[in-house]
Amino acid sequence: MAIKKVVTIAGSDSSGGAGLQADLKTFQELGVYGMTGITCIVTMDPKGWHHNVFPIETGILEKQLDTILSVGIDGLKTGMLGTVEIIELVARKIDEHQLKKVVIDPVMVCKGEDEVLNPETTDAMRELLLPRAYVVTPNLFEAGQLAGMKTPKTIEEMQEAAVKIHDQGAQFVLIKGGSKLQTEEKSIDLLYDGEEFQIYESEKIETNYTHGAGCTNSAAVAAEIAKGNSVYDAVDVAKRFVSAGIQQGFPLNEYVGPTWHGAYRSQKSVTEYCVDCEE
Ligand code: PXL
Repeated sequence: MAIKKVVTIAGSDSSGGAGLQADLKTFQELGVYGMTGITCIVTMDPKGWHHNVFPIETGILEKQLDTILSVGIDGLKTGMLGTVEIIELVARKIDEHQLKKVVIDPVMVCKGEDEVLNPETTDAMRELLLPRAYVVTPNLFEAGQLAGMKTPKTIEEMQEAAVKIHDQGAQFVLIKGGSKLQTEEKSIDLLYDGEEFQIYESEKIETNYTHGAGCTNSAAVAAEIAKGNSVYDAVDVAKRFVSAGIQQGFPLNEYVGPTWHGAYRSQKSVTEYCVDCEE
């Protein structure tokens, strides 16, 4: 059987833990071949780690997408898109190539940064991406924005948001609550298929080293769907993949700690890969 080819249309996180870097690492770990359309380049100031986002010219992104789509693909996920023009281009390409199993990660903020990157992109996502989404994977903040309500704080509010997002055209809505729900003792993600809600839970892990967890989750969902698995099974694998990655998260510097993408497959700790690193 030929290896499945999966595309991420996303931003480049120069620090390596999120964005298309997280996606590619996740694809590799889950045994699919990854390709990329780079939408923007994100850099971090060495002092304070403030993020800067540099969108790529739409014409250059289109050339990348033509390269990838001429090869033929088995799966697609989108991450940080950055501008309304890029969202319009992605929607057009999805239609032109009749892409079906599209996973939309509606990235609006980077962890640690509170402001929405570009508020008008939220409307474009609602109008152009939700109707084309097989699965949409917002975190709590993004779910609130897409649903037009306050950020959900309880499972009931997550359910309310999921219905509102589903009503806008997404076939499956996966809200990544993670450890953020104060009311819950577990880390909770919620899947809604238009009929039923399904809860995916794991242990809450006390750590700040979760950079890229959201990107990783949606990349794992896209990889598993591309392999032919159901959304329900894909979300289950994604939850376990991310939990293992967070368990093995590590400090990159004083500001940021990414998840360890190798954790799920190898179940080795990051220090076991080191020749001379300290515990
Ligand atoms: O985690 C959100 C995210 C997505 N995509 C890119 C990022 C980040 C956060 O840093 O840099 C490219």
